[in-house]
Amino acid sequence: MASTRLHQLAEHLTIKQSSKHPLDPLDGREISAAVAVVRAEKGSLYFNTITLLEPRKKDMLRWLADTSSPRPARVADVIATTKAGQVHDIWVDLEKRSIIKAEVVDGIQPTLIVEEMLSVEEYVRKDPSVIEQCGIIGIAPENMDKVFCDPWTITHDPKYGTKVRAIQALLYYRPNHDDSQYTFPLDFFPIFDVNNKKVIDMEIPPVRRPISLAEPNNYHMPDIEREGGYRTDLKPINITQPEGVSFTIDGRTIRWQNWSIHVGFNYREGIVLNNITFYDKFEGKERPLFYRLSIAEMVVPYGNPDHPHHRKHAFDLGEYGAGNLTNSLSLGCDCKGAIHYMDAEFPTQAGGVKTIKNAICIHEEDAGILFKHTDFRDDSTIVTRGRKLIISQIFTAANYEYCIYWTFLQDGTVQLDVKLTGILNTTAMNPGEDLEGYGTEVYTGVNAHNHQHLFCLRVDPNIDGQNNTIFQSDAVCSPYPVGHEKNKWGNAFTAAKTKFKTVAEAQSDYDAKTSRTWDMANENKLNKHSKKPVSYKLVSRESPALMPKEGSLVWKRAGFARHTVQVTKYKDDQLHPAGRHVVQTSGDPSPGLPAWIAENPQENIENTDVVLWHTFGITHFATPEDFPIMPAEPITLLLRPRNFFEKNPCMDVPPSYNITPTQVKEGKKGCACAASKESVQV
Ligand code: ABN
Ligand code: CU
Repeated sequence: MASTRLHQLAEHLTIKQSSKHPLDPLDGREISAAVAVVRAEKGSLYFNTITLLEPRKKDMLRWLADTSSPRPARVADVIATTKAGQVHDIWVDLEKRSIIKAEVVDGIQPTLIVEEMLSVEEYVRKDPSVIEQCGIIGIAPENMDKVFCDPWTITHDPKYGTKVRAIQALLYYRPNHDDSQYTFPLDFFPIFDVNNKKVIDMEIPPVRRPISLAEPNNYHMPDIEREGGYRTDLKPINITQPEGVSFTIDGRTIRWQNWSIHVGFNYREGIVLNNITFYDKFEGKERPLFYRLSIAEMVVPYGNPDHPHHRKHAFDLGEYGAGNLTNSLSLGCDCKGAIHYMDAEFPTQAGGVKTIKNAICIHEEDAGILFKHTDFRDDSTIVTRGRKLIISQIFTAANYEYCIYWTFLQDGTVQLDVKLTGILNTTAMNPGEDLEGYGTEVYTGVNAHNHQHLFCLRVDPNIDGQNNTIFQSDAVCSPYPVGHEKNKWGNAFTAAKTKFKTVAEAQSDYDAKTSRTWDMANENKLNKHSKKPVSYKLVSRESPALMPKEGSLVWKRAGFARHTVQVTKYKDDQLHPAGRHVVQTSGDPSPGLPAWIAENPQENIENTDVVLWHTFGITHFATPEDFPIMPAEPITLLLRPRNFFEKNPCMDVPPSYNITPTQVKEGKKGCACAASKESVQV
């Protein structure tokens, strides 16, 4: 869980016409002001989330076109609950200090928050039926303080629907306080009503699995020292930036190497990047690229069909929140170099403010070779090293860690890297038990079920303007047979571009055989040389198909993951592809993206304001190397300029070494270009 500093702020604060960027996250003062307004009108409520209601796009575009015009209003989007769990959806205008919308919403459950999560373990340990079940599998009542609980939402169970705020308590045991509990999973699942703080059901498997008697399998220092200690052959790598960083930050807008990026953050998506532009020196202007980029949702479906594992799938954003779960990052460990941090502020359930220090890390790294060429005739050479700007966060979703790196390159590429680390979700098994292919024994008595990590990237493109069109691009062989006059030798191939004209046509899947990519293009502007529309290409090769079958619970609830790419026409408030309130949804009908598509499948998406939704991730069959803690597994995707610039846009990055044919001929030395000021030996 993220370490947080709690502090209560004065309630009666006046927020003046804000000088903030309209997309800056709410700060502590604004959160406190929203709490005060809600309390004054609605009495005592618990606060679930308070976040920025992002300005309507038309208001935002109006302001961006003339930043001296009045700023869009700062509005807090508040979700609050009564003690009995009734949900209030409220918008507070922070300047007018008034409620502008208030609804009581039935039939939903809001995000599970940290205070609720922490309460589950406390109550479950004391519950007589849990103590009884622990006794049956070999845990004595006096050892209940060694029982730990990961509180998962029930996901969906028709037995509870959305009426009971039901948690499935995944239980584990720590023989000693410093042991990893994931080595000792318990075989039964208490169901906990988090509003009424009581165990309401007990799910007991037909075959019992007593607590494992295996040796602990740990990852902290004392255990590694017992196993022979740490390796001693590592020499220091120091990163120094003696003249500081090469980026500037104004408020939350970063400028670096022709890029301009506004960094937002919310409880749910974590990092949100807005108003991304690139200064193109050939055109002599800032060119818009993306209005908004975020990871908008994810689902982790597990593949064991036995009750209650059939239910196990986590929406770590929609159910818990990548912002809420974010880590406080530390220098030299999470990020290395000269770091600029941004904090995040969230409400507490009681209406206070908690600050997550260093929630976002911004830094530069060497990026290896940006480009190089050596002429084989004379060894005349140019080699230019690149660097990258990384905007990152790490969140902990109970057992797993997700490290998110939004990376900007000098050639105009946006690279998103997600690293998966942390600990496998483990379940109990008996010695020699046949796992039937649904899991792997990753350590004695530890079964790790097959699962997927499927993320939904939301791209709101702004490729030289809002009117964009999405094309699917496939490498295809010539239609002419070998020997045909147009394909005499049979080697011909081209890039087939399929234009998506309607929302229905745009539901498309990855195909490695055709090197499939997708172009976000502005057909109103052609590249000077290629005469093709200026575009950015989505290159994403880790795009597995959703394994749960059509009609299954996950297929219904996580409908966004049915396809690799889907496109909708932009609409304010269509931000969450599994729905605004994900907790305990049945998927009947499927909320979010499938519903928006079904509303108007024939809606035009050609040359208009569109949003591209992209499912990417991995299918994970765990092995012992993933245990007791997983070495980080990286996933990468790229948004690359294609036909966008008139030439390589980073030819002006100072080369690390440059020697011309004339210099070679005249026996002169090349240049380790002084402008780069980096130590290069030639
Ligand atoms: N991965 C499910 C989860 C996330 C956060 C807290 C509990 C459970
Ligand atoms: Cu995994």
